Amino acid sequence: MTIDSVDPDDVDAADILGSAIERREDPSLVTGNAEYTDDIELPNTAHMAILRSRYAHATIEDIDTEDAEAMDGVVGVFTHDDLARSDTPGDVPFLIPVAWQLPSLNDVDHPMLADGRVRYQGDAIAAVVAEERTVARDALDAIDVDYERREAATSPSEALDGDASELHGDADGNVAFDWEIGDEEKTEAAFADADRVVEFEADNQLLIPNAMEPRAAVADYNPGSDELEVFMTTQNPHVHRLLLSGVLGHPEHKLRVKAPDVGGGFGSKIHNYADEAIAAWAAKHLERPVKWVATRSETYLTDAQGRGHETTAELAVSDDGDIEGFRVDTKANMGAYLSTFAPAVPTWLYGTLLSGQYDIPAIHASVEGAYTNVPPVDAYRGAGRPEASFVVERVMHLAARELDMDPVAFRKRNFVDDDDFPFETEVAVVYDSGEYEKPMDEALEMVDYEGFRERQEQAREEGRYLGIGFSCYIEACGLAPSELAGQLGAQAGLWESSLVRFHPSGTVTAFCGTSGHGQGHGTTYAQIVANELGIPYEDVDVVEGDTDEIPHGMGTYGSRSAAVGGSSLVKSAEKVVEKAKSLAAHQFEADPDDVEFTDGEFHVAGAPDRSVGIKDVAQQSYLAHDMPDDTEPGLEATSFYDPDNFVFPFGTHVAVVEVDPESGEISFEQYAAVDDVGNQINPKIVEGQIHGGVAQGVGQALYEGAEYDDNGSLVTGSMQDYAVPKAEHVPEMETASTTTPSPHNPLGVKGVGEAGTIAAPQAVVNAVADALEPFGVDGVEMPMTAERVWEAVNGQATAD
Ligand code: MCN
Repeated sequence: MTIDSVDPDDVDAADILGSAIERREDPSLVTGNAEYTDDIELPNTAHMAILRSRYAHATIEDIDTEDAEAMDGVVGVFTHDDLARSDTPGDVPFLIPVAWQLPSLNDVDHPMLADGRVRYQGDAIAAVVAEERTVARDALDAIDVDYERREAATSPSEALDGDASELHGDADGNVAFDWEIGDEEKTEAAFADADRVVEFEADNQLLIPNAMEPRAAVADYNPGSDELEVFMTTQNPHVHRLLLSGVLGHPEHKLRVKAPDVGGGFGSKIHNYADEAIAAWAAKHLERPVKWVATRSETYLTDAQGRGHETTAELAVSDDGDIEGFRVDTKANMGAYLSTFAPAVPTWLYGTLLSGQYDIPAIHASVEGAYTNVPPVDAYRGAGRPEASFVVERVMHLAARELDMDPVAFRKRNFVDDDDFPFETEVAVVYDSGEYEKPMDEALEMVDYEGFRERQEQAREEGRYLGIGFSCYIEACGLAPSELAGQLGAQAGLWESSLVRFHPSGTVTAFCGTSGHGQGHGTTYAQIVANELGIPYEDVDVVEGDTDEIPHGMGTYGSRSAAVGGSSLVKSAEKVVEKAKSLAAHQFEADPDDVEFTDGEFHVAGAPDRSVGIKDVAQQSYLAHDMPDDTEPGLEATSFYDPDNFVFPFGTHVAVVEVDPESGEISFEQYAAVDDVGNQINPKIVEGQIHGGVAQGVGQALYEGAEYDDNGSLVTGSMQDYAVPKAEHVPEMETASTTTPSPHNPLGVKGVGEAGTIAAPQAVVNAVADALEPFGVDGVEMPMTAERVWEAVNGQATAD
C-alpha cells in the first residue's frame, strides 16, 4: 500500500497528529531554494583544501611546503607543527578523545594533521588556504611529502593476527578494546546439552555512507568580540560546539555552530572530524572567513565508514526447534583512529540486540575492536543494530534448514510471547513492548506464503529458481536514557531539550535540539506542537540546528528525534498549557484546577459557554495588563526530556527473488515490509523513511562495499566503483504497519529512521539462499554480486 499525502488544510485540527501531511520542507528543497553550507558566501572568504595521504600506512620523513606557499593566491600552508606552535591561546593539534568509554579501551591520539605518521589513505597531512578554491586545490600538488611506507592491514583479522605492523604505540597488537556481554558459563552449559549446533560465519562488509551533500564548513571569526561562527554539515550542532570548543580551546559560549540545510548524513555527520576543526582554527588564525568543502573523492576517503565485522556465531537448538543458546564472536574494524562514538557501535549497540525477536535462554558474545589502516569506523544508519540483526536472522535461516523446519514456524516457535513484555533479554536490555507475530502474519499474507511454496516448486521444475527470505528484526533506538547510557560509557547525557514559544500574535515557534537533515522534522514537530496546543498546524514554525537560537541539544541520530525530541516538545507544550491555564483561570476568576482545556480553548468545568482560546491568552500574557500575582509576562517554556528506556521497533521484511544460476543475476519479485514503530506521527514520512532505509539495506546486500587492495588503497573510491543502488536497482516495496505503542514516552512512538536498513540485508541474503537451496548453497557473501552468486552455485573461485 502506498500512502497518499494530504494537504494540512483538509485535516481537522483534532486529527493533525497521525495524519499523512505533505512535507512542508520539500518545496524549498526541490526548487533549489534551500541553503546548504557551500551556498554561504561571506565577504573576504578564503578557501581551504587538505592534502591527504596517498598511502594507507607510512612514516612521513619530510613535508616541503615552500613551493605551495610561494604560489599566487595562497594565503597559508599549515602542518601539524603549525597547529602545535600556534600562538592562538588554548590551541591543541589533536582531536579530543572519544565520547564513549569502555573499560578496556586503548584510546590513541588523533592528530588533526599528521604528526610524522599517516595511518590511512586520506589521512590529513597539510591544509592550504588560498583566495580561490581552485588555487587551494592546485597548491596541494606543489607540496612535497617524503613517505617511508609501512605494511597496511585493512581488515580486523589481518590487523589482529600478531604479524601486522602496529598503528599506534599505545595499542599493543592493534587492539582497540576487548568487550563481552551475556553469561559465558550458562551459554557453555546450554551448548554442552544441545541436540544440535548450527554454525555461521560471515563478514558484514565496510560501507561508505554516501550522503548527497559532502561535508563542509564555513568558519568566521570576529577578533573584536572573540566570537567564532561555524556553519557546517552537522547532525548535532550543540555536540559539535562542545567538541570544537575543546579542540580549539575556544570558549563554548563564544562559539556558534549552525547547520544550514544539510543534504543527508546517515550518521556520517555526527562525528568530530579534523577538517571542520582545521577550518575553524584557520579562520581564527587568519582572522578572515575560511570555507572548506569536501570533494566527492574526499568523502569516499575520509567520511567515517560503517559495519566492518567479521563474525562467527553458533546457535544451540533442540531437535524440536527450541533455541537453547547463542554464542557470537566478532572482530570489529575500528579504522585508524577511534571516531567520536565508535566504541559504542560494535559493543552496546550490537551485543544488546543479539536476542533478536526471540526468547533465547543463554547468550554470550565477545567483540574485539581492531585498529586498521582504513578511515575511522563509526555510526552508519543502524550502527551495530544491522550487524546484530544480520547475524541473528542468518542463523535463524540456517537453523531452520538444518532442522528441516519451515523458517516461519521455527521463528514463531521462538518469538518472545506477547504476554512477556516488558521482556528482559540475556543481553542487558528490556524490550518495551512487542507483538511479533502480527507483522509476520501480515507480511505472509502480502507475499501469499503458502501459494509461494507451490510456485517455487513449479518454477524449479522449469529450471527457474525463486527464493523467499525473512527478516524479523528488532532495534533499540530513541537514544538514550542518560543514566543507563552513562553506565555503559557515554560521556554525556542523551536527553533532548526544546523551547515552545507563543508570540504575541498567537503564532508559535518550536525550537528543538535535534537537527533534522532530511527526516521532515519541520512537518512532524509542527504536528506534535499544534496537537498539544490545539492551534492550527500552519501557526507553528520549527527551528533546529543553531546553537545561538536553541538553548541546548544533543542532535539527530539513533532514530531518537521523534521519541526523545518529540517528547521534549510535548513536555514544553504541556508547561505552556499549564501556564496559560492559570492565566485563563485568572480571567474566569476560577481555580485553575477547575479549568479544562480542549481543542485550544479553556473553559470552566461545567460551563462550556464561557471560554477563551489559548491564542488570546498568549496575547494577553504579553500585554501583561492583568496578570495573576507572581506571574511573569510571556508564554513560553523550556524542558529537558530524558527517556526511561530505549524504544524497540520491530517488524518483518520479506524478500522474494529469482536467481539465475547461470549468470548469477538476482531480480526481485516482491519486497514486503511490515514495520511496527509504535504510534505514527506522520504515516507518509514513516513510509518514506522505510523506503530510504530499505534502499540502503538492499544496497548493502547486493551492491555496496568499501574494497581495499593489499596496499590499503581504496579501490571503490568513486561512484563509478562504489555501487550505490540507482532507482532501478531498488525493489518495488509494499509497506504496511502494525501499531504497538511504546509505554515509555508520551507519544507512544518508536523510531523509524533506521528500521529499513536494519531489516533489509538479511531478508535478501536469505531469499537468495532459499532460491539456491537445490545447489546446496546456504548463503552468499555480501555484496552478492553476480560473480559471487555464480561462484557459490558453481562451487569454484573464478580466476582473478
Ligand atoms: N516519525 C513518525 N512516527 C514515528 C517515528 C518517527 O512520524 N513513530 C517521524 C519523525 O517525526 C521524523 C522521522 O519520522 O520526522 C524520523 O524519525 P526518527 O525515527 O525519530 O529518526 P530521526 O529523526 O532521529 O532521524 C535519524 C535517522 C537516522 S539515525 C538516520 S542514519 C537517517 C534517518 O534518520 N538518516 C537520514 N533518515 C534519514 N533520512 C534522510 N532523508 N537523510 C538521512 O541522512
